[in-house]
Amino acid sequence: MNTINNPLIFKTMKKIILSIAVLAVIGMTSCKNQTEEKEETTEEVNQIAMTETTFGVRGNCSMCKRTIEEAANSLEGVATASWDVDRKQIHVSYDKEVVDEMKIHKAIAASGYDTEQVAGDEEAYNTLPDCCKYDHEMEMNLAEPAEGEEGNHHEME
Ligand SMILES: [Cu+2]
Repeated sequence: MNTINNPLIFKTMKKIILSIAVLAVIGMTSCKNQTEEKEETTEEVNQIAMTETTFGVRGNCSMCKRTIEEAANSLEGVATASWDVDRKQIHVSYDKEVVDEMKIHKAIAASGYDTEQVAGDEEAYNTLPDCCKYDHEMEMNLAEPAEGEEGNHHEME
């Protein structure tokens, strides 16, 4: 007797295959739900654990400070940005799941300011107030405050 041609076995096999397919769909749906829950938990953790970075950014004065910090803060994922006029350096705290360090460099460069990795956009630089047109050769990442009198942070001749 040939079992493959037995219609009863054929029907049973069909039922089994159908059951497996239904189970697979249910399994996929529940897996998806579990993944979503996991992602939400990870996000909560990351809101607490911020990445800190410090890098060089050229600039002259408090107006530069405002522009540079606003450029960094405009990015989603950046929590705080503070530029040090004496050290020509910015300290940024950000969520590395949302934004990466290169994006922060690029946002600051787009506002006209040189970072140690990305040159400032020339068009944006040209629209800066004269006092903010910093020297492109200026040293960045200074360990000690720049030389010169307090309050005079205009470009050196
Ligand atoms: Cu300025």
